[in-house]
Amino acid sequence: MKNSSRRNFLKGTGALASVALTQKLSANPLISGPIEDQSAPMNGSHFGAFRAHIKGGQFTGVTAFKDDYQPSPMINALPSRTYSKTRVEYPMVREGFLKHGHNSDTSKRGAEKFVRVSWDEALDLVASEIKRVQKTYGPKGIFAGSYGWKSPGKLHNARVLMNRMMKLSGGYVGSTGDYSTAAAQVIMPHVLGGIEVYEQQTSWPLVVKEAENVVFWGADPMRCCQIDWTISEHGAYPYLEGLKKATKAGKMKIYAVNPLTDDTAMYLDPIMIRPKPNTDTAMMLGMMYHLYTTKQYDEKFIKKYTVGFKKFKAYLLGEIDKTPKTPAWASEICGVDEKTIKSFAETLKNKKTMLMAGWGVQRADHGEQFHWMLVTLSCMLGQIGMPGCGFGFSYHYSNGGTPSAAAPGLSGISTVIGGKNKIDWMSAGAELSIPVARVTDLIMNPGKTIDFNGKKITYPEIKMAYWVGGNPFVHHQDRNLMIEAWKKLETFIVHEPFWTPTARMADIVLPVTTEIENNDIDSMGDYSSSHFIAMKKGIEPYKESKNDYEICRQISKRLGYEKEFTEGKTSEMDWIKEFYENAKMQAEQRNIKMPSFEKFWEQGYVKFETPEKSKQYTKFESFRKNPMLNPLGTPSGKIEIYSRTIAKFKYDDCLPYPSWIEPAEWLGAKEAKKYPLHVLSPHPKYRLHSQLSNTWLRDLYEVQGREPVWMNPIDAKKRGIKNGDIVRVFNERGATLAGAIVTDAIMPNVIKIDEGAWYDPLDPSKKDTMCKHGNVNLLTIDKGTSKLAQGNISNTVLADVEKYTEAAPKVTVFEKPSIV
Ligand code: PGD
Repeated sequence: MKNSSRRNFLKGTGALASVALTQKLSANPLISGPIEDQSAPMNGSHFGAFRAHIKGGQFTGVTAFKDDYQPSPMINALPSRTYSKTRVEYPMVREGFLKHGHNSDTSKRGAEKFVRVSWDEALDLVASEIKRVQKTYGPKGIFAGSYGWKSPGKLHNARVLMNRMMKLSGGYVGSTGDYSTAAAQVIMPHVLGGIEVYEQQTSWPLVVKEAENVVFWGADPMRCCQIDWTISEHGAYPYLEGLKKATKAGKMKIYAVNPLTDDTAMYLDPIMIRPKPNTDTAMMLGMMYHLYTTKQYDEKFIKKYTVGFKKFKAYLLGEIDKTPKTPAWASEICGVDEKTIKSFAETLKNKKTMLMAGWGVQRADHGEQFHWMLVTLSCMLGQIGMPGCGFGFSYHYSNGGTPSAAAPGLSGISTVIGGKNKIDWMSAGAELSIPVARVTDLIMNPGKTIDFNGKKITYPEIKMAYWVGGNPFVHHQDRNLMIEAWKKLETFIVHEPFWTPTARMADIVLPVTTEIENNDIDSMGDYSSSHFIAMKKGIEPYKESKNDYEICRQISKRLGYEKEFTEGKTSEMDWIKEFYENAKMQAEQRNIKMPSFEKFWEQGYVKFETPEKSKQYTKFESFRKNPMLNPLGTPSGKIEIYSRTIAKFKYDDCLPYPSWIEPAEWLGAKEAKKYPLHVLSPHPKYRLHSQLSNTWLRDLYEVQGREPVWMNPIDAKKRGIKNGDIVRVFNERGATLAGAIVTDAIMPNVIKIDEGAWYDPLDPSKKDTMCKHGNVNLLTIDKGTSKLAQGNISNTVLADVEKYTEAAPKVTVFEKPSIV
């Protein structure tokens, strides 16, 4: 096996990019946190909990919370974000929309100037648009399935608040699933009986103690565990250090299967295996063929705990399609040599192995197959349910595997209003939901019917979209197609703290506060639930910003539903106290001690103890002990390697057993002759998707003010590209400028641009205009993974790169847009 070490990585990077790279490497998240100042107000963010430094009513700095295991350097950028030039200061309306309302020229979105209006004018306008669309088209005319990472906080939960308000107004078209795990979360219930991707993992202490092999299969916890959906405690980092120590002591081997050397690989220096992107399922088939034909697989495990292996075996051996999935066959597809495929399979079988899989691999065409194949491989290894072994699909997310504390659940604002889930006046038609990443398709193609997990969905005609807490003009695939679809909308309303690419495309923009401008509460550690954090308001709302709760309350008032919206509560503190008291009641029943609300609020947090049994938690342990007494939630109660349910759907792009299906674009396709580079878009190191882009953190990674694109030296040389050059990355769908980083940390024929760079159109009045800044979704495909899950396929892209020889246009997306 080839060992691509960190030394090789450094050697491959040229002199010009070395400044950016040195900064990248030296700003390792494993720095120790500053000492906590107990007198400062507590608050929290996706990046961690902190005490806010407030001087003269201004937010000037942060001190990481003392219980944070490994504070992320990103929290230091929070004050800079609060006072960013990109803050939306006042309610704003697009000029044409203000003059012509829903009859405006919608092709001017993103190009036309904005006009400042008063809050009353803006809220009246929003309320009258909701009424108009509800009356004219009904709830099926409004898309409010707004998706995004918003900010933490159980009350100021942007999407839930907006949905609560829209539900009261008569309903809307919603969305289901997410951009992170759409494929896996739909297929896993058929295979394992649960979604897996958001479930607690076998505990990290057991992995560090027991495993002899740990495989990071497209998973980068070092980078991704900097954030949690709630407030991060960074509990995984001490265990990553534990892995490092175990390898140094010769007790463990680390492998990374990945086309690039990611942050985890840079830290742990694993044995690298680099398949071509989107070919992991073929590689696993080759491994399983070898294990089966040499009788090295765990036949007993397969018999006792799984169903359908016989049918899968017929496919594996080529009895169904006349193609035996031999290591030679797999090697031809994935590019990993036959010997490595065989020896890797044997190594995993012969030692105690934990397979940690990420989610990026399933953000690809037929992405469902990756997780299904990995479960099947793990079944052949036979170690599922053993301490520290098996597989885990959430070690790289929100510090999964960090043992769970004995904490009560913390409720929050919801769309269940006054205890009622259905509201009398909500029409039946309001129940429609689409798979979230089909939003462009929905708006573009009213009347079209799609398949989704055994159901059929017919798209209604959408006239209005309402977005809060998300940035679709950064996160969604095929930007140019999306812009065309958006022209069909009569109205687009956005609540945003910042002039993001999405806010710039809106007709009405309502300015929103950030965490430090509100009071709220949330738990710390999605999986560990180690603390509740008092998120205390430190400063007054910036300029005229209001929080989403207040905005939605005022709109509900105009629609005649204020009392239902507020449930009679008069302040945000009423809600926060109620959430806390509900948790305290639960805690008392479980003998968990919690202070009074007043004490908690004053102290800023409450900490929960972690019981020993959490530290010893092994996923699937009880199933392994007795599968009859502890069956899985699948129809058979066992792991389904063949799914009768999926067989009944009769999908041509998702067979009833895990299989290799050629993706729409990949290096083995004929399109690769025209566009010879496969584009990957991992998650970024110094922002959360697009969040914190508008801070000084950009200085740590940008190349000539552009998002970096990593290229192998062979590919760069062929194109006459050097480190630090501005390049144009392009394909049939679009183009973006980016800054070249030439490095052998990425395999030849593959490039990567982290997702989340703000879209900055060169000339927003022109169709298919180039992005000046580096938004990778100019290149990606708007297609569902398959009829089963319809997830996004952002890692299935071919493109090419050329040196940009014209004068580089100025990046302007971090300035304010034109305002009348
Ligand atoms: P964020 O940048 O987090 O990205 O897409 P997502 O839209 O979640 O956007 C959140 C927005 O909410 C920000 O603009 C922020 O300012 C705003 N916001 C924050 N707090 C509040 C609040 O309190 N109220 C309101 N109204 N707004 C607020 C992320 C999505 O991108 C995800 S989850 C994934 S997994 C996908 N990943 C990829 C990928 O791997 N590759 C590509 N090419 N594309 C992807 N897109 C997806």
